[in-house]
Amino acid sequence: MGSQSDWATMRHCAETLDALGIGHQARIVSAHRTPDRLVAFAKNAESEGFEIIIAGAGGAAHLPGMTAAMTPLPVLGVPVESAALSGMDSLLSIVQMPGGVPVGTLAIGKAGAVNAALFAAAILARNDAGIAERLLEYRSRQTDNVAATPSSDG
Ligand code: RP5
Repeated sequence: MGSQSDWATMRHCAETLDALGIGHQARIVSAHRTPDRLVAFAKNAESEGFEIIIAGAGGAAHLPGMTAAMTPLPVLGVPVESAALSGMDSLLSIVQMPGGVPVGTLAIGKAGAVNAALFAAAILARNDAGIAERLLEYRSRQTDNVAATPSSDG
């Protein structure tokens, strides 16, 4: 993520990965404030054993796109909700990549953070039976938790 302030959103991604038993690291890498850290991370991520990068950032959110420019790994982008423009700036910054350098862009905020983890799990599940099973269980629990009728408790 681009800043400590993104953690309130991105922790939902980390928690979902934890729930699925998927190993991960959370790092702060700012495209603007720590550009050298970004280059070092993105260029070495594959050789360090990372398989997928989930990049959450807000505002002029260059982190996912710049990361994708420097690694062959799949990069998923989470637009963090910004104070000024409610995350529309983040979304458009991340989703409008030029042809040739893709970033798989999720929804703004918590939903995007959770879905980035689930999307990564779905990719990894193709070659990992344990993750595939846990992802199916997650989806099954989610289905079971939807009541057939509304409760007056809200
Ligand atoms: C972006 O700027 C970060 O991803 C964050 O969403 C936003 C604001 O950062 P802070 O000023 O809160 O550190 O680079």
